[in-house]
Amino acid sequence: MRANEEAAAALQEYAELFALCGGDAFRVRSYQKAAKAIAGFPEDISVADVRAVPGVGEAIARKMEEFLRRGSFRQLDELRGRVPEGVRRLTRVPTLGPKTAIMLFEDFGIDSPGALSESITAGRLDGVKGLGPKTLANLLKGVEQLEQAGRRVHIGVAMSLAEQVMASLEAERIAYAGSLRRMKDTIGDIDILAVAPESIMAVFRAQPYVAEVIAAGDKKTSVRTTSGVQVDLRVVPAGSWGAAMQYFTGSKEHNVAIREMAVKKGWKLSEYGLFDGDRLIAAASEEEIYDALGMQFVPPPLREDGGEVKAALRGELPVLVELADLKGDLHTHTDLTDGIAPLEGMVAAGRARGYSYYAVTDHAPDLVMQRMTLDKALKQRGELAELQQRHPGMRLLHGTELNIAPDGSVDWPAEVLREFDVCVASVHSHFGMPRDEMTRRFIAACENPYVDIIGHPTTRKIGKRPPVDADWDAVFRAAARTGTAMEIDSYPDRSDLPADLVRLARHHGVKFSIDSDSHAIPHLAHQRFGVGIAQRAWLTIDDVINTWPLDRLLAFLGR
Ligand code: DGT
Ligand code: CA
Ligand code: CA
Ligand code: ZN
Repeated sequence: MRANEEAAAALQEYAELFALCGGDAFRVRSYQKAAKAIAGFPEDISVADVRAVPGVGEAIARKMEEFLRRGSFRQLDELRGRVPEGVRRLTRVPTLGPKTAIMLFEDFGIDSPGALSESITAGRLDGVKGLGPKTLANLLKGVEQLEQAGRRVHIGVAMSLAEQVMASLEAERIAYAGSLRRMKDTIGDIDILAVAPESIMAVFRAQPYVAEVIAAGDKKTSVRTTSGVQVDLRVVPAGSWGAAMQYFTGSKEHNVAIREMAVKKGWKLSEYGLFDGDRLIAAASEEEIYDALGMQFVPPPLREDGGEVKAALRGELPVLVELADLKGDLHTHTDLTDGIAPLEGMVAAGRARGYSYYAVTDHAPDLVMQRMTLDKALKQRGELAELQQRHPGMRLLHGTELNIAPDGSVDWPAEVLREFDVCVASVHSHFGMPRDEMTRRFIAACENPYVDIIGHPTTRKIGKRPPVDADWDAVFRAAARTGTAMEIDSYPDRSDLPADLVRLARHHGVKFSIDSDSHAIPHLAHQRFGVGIAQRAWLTIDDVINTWPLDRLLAFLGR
C-alpha cells in the first residue's frame, strides 16, 4: 500500500531530523515505532483511520492526516528547513552518528559526505577531540560505502517501483527485464519492455513518479524517478518480444556466450531475433530462441555465465526451487518483541498463505532492547498451543531467534533450548570481530546441538552495514558436519546469505532455510526475494528444508 509506505517514510524522516536537532530520544523511538507500524499495517490508511495503527496517538495521527492531504506536514517542513540537505546526507554515512554530524557542520562547516572525506584526507580533523585516527579511518570507509551504495538500490525498492511503473502504463504487453528479472539483490536501473503505441512515452514522462527525463525517444525513454532510481522504457515490436526480452534481460556475459553459439551455427542473434542471413529463425518467445540454439530454456536468475550455458546444452539444468514449493516459514516475529502484529494475526496470515507449518521465533533475552524473558516465551508457547486448535491444518512451531555471543554461546541453557521446536541463532552485536574469532564464533554456534538455523549469517544491511568477516568455507564445513542450516533471509535489505555464498555453502553440502524474518504481516511475502537468491545459487527443493514435508523437517530439527 503506497499511502502507508509514503506516510511511514515521511514519519521516519521526521524522526531522523528530530534526532539530528537534539530531540528527545524517547520521542524519536516512538516516531520510529509508529512509522514501522504504519508501513506494516494491513489496511490502507488513506481509507482506514490511522488511529487504528498500534503506537499511533493523536499527535502522530494529525501529522499523518496532514501528510495524506498534502504530501507533507508542518513540523516536517520546519525541520527540513532547519537542517541542510548535506548534513542529512552526512548522517547516512554508516559510521557517523547525529551528534558528530551536527558538530562537524557547526564547527567545521562540513556539509556533505564529500566534504567530510576531503577534510579527513587533508588532515583538517587531525587532533579533534573524540575523533581519533581509527575513527577518522572508519568515517572515510563509511563515506566510500555510502557512495557505492548510492548508485544501486536493493531489490525490494526496485521491485515495487517496477510494479508501480507497469501498473501506470497501458500496453498490449509489458514486463521488466535486466537485473531485476534476474533477481539480483541490488539493481542499477530498471529496464521495462512494452508492446504499445509510441504514445506510451508521453504518458510515461507525465507520471507523478518521474523527477527528471534523462532521454526521450520514440523507442526508448529514460527517466530518473522521485526515489532516485533510473527507469528505461523500451517499445519493442510484438513479433520480436522474445528476442528483446532475451537481449535486455542479460546478463551481458550470458548474452555474449549465447551469441557465440549462434555465430558457430553461422547465424546472428540480436534484440530483433535469431537470423540465418535474412531468414528469421526465432523471435516471438525466448523459449523458441533457446530451443533453436539446441539448449534448454535458461531461467533468468541463472543467466550470469556461471556454467548455465554448458548445462543447458547438455540438458542438465537443475529443477530450481520455486516460491510455490515453500511449505512454511521458520523465522518470524510478533509484537512480543520487535514485530508489530500480534501472534494471532501472524499465524492467521501464515495459514492464508497455505503453509503446512509456521514457526514463531521472537528474540531472546540477550538482545536487551527487546525485554524478552523466559516467562514471556513460555506464555507465548501456551498461546500458540491454543491457536494450534484453531488451525489444525498447519503445524505451529514454537521457536526463538537466539543471539550468538562473541564466544559463540547463546542466550539460554540446554534445558530451556531443548523445549523449543526450532532455534534460529544470529549475530546481533560485535560485528567488527577479527576474522578468526568471528569464524570460531559461528562454528561454536553450529556445534550447539539445539541450534538448527544460522539466521542472516553475514548480518549485512545493503547500503548500511557491511558483511562481517569470517572464513566462510570453514563455517560452512561446520554447518554441513553438524546438520545446521544456513538461512536465506529474504528481507530485501538483508538478502542474506547472498547468492554467491549460498553457492559456496551448497558446495560444502549445507542445507538452507528460506525465511521471511517478518516483523509485520506484509513481510511474509518477501520470501519471493529469498527464492530469487536460491535460484541464482542453483538450489533445488532438496537443498531447502522448508520445502520438505513436515515429517522430514521435524527429523532434521531433531526434536
Ligand atoms: P544493472 O542495471 O546494473 O543492475 O544491470 P543490468 O543487467 O540490468 O544491466 P543494464 O541495465 O545495463 O542492461 C540490461 C541488459 O541489457 C543487460 O543485462 C544486457 C543488455 N545489454 C545492455 N547493453 C548491452 C550491451 O552493450 N551489450 C550487450 N551484449 N548487452 C547489453
Ligand atoms: Ca538494469
Ligand atoms: Ca538499463
Ligand atoms: Zn535477527
